[in-house]
Amino acid sequence: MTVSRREFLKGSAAALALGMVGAPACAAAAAGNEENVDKWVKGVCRYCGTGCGVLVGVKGDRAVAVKGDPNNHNAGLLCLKGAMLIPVIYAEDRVTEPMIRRGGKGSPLSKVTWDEALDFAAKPFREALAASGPNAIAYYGSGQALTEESYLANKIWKAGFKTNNVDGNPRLCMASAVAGYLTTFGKDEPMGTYDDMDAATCFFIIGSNTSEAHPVLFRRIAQRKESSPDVKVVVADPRRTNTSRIADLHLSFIAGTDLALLNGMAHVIIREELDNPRFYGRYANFVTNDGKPCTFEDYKVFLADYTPEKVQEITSIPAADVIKAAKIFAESSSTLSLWCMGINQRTRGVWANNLIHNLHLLTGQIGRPGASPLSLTGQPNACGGVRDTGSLAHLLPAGRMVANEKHRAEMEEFWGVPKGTIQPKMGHHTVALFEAMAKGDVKAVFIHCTNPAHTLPDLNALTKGLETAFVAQTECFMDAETLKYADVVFPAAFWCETEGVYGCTERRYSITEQAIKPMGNSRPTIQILMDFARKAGVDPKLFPYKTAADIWEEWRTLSKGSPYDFYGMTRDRLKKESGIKWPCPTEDHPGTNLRYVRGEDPLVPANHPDRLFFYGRPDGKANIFLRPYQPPFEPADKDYPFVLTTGRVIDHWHTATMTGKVPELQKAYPSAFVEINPDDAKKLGVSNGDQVVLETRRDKMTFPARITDTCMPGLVFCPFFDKNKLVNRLFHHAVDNASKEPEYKICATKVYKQA
Ligand SMILES: Nc1nc2c(c(=O)[nH]1)N[C@H]1C(S)=C(S)[C@@H](COP(=O)(O)OP(=O)(O)OC[C@H]3O[C@@H](n4cnc5c(=O)[nH]c(N)nc54)[C@H](O)[C@@H]3O)O[C@H]1N2
Ligand SMILES: Nc1nc2c(c(=O)[nH]1)N[C@H]1C(S)=C(S)[C@@H](COP(=O)(O)OP(=O)(O)OC[C@H]3O[C@@H](n4cnc5c(=O)[nH]c(N)nc54)[C@H](O)[C@@H]3O)O[C@H]1N2
Ligand code: SF4
Ligand SMILES: [Mo]
Repeated sequence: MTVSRREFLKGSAAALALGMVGAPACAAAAAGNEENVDKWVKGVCRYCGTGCGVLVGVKGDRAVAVKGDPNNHNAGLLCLKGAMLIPVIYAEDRVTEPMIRRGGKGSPLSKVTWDEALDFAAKPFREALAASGPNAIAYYGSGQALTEESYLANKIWKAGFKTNNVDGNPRLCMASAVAGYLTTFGKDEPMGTYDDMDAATCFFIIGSNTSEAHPVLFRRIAQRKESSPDVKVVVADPRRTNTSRIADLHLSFIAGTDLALLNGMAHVIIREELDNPRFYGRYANFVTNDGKPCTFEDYKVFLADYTPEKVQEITSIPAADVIKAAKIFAESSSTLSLWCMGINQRTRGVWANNLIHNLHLLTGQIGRPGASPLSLTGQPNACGGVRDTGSLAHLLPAGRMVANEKHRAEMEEFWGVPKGTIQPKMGHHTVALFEAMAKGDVKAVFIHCTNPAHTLPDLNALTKGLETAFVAQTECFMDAETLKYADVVFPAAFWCETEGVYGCTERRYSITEQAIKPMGNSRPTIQILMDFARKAGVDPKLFPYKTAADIWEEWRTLSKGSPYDFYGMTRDRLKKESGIKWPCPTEDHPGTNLRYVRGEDPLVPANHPDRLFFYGRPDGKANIFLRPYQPPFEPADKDYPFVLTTGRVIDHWHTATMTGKVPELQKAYPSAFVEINPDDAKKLGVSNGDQVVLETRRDKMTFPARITDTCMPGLVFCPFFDKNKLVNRLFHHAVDNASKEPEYKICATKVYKQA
């Protein structure tokens, strides 16, 4: 019923286009048996933050095919993961019944009725609340949950249980980008969109392996480059990834040193008079690292330390290449920066984000088609579902902050709860939450749509939290590692078994309609959340909803007049159209491409004196920050002489609970490995396939070697999808000071051949 990998590649024109860069393909072809379809139902791909529109073919009561939605931004294209979604729905190990662990952790899970499971879950939450107050419980959510689910959970926990212990996997992912946008522009979310990819004349791709992590977007970039030979691509990544193969200039460097590169580029831009004083004079302020106003002259003095030669010393990038990169960035008519986890998952991730924004503000490469700092989002609904609804420990909906008294009062009024209900203190961010669970401070946690026992950093330390606290978990697949720690498991309706909205990288909201019934005894998560909350003692007046559409209506109303205004996106409209980009304040508004731009963004007054208005900040100007280079938390040293970095492969989604069920995907990457540079392999006496030990200060593990020049000497790479090789046991859990995002991209390791 699905096409094979080979057929898929053969049938795809895009494969030919990308053949030249060796990137696996995108196809317009439907995966599945198209003739047998009764109706096509609109949706969004379950996987990455590209947010491709799909159409799900239904025959009788079964989903039988998937194809790209020709009317969404992906113009009918999907990558192999998206095209292979059907077999995931019908995987044999779907969780279909509620289960509890009667004998406590370590005892077997047994199937029970919904009522028993809900009672079993509610009791420890009630007890924790009674004994220790609201901060003894928590919600740990996901950028893959539907918007309606995250909005509801956030409301139940913050206004119902009265705790801000609401966090989730976007903390591991987008938190540094959020804090970067907030500090530079005053509000979260990018100003650009995918349309910029068709207009850009320079792509500055830093810390993003776009070809594997956002394949359909990569195709758009590759196509742009192919059709316009003048288009330049600069890739800054310590690894020579598939993405870097289309680069005119690939900057490889010692992992964790690119803050020096970014400051070095600014140095060159000013030295060569490639800056745009008219632009930053009008639209930017200069700000010291500790937040004080300063001048352009101060900035120049600060940058004096970052000569190309000095940058070469720190990063290992040849000085001439630093100059080249700066010139391409500044001299192109429109430069689009794209970045992802290579920048965010860093102890200085927020600073790195600020430094990218600096380059755009310094050169005026912003607020025009093709010129924008566009942070790529990882998960399909980290933007719409978590960042926009404020479902993190420090946030409230639509750009509001927990620490802001006025914002709390606004939310209390809107939610109809007494003043003072929302705590002024932020909740635990992710790492702190799992530490608090281990200490017994947080006694019960509700985990939704994420697999922390596999994906948290420093697993040996942080899974103690899951061993100690009571864990209620929603899941769809039995092989999720976290189920080992769950005290109660709620079977959740999976993708296209229920309806809801996803918001992707480009401020675009698209709906997935229900195509089929939930499998077995599974239920839509909004129902699970409401039933659970009622039993745990939350006043049901807080959630008078019958359907996901009711929740959407409330959230849409709440956005009205806010900097996230999407009041114009009615449910009906979302069902008729294939994705709309906010701001979209009225039902007849087409959505916004260029945020902050007069005449484009409906939130900029038509008579505003300036073309650009960064309305997130009081004076309407963005910040250029003087952020110094700082090394990573644990660089390589004498005892642990290699850097270990981790990341993704094109065919697996995170912990492979879904992609691992698709033979075509699983066969491409059956298990984890370690990539080692040929020179290092020679010195270590390692051949391809040899078992190699990685030993860090936390733990040691063995992986088969893949000898490849993808990694520069001194660097090794492991993917993290394999539950039989939990590479996160090797990692520390140092986090960024401001965003609290862990540094998954860098730790020091020994590498040696297994005796
Ligand atoms: N196939 C697939 N696609 C996915 C996902 C998936 O699991 N599988 N997950 C989605 C999610 S949630 C996310 S967050 C995104 C992640 O998307 P990406 O961030 O593009 O993917 P990663 O492989 O995590 O890391 C990107 C690159 O960062 C580089 N890097 C390492 N250290 C540094 C450094 O110090 N500086 C710089 N500049 N770069 C560095 C690595 O070499 C790597 O190539 O992918 C999304 N898309
Ligand atoms: N070493 C290393 N670790 C990392 C990263 C890295 O780069 N390196 N990246 C980090 C990043 S950016 C991210 S985003 C995280 C991702 O980490 P996780 O979110 O923990 O990983 P997933 O595999 O996406 O987990 C989703 C879980 O939800 C289940 N699921 C799927 N659909 C549904 C549904 O509809 N309902 C419910 N209830 N459950 C469902 C899946 O079976 C799976 O168990 O990993 C982080 N961890
Ligand atoms: S690029 Fe991302 S959203 Fe698009 S089909 Fe592939 S996994 Fe799905
Ligand atoms: Mo992510």
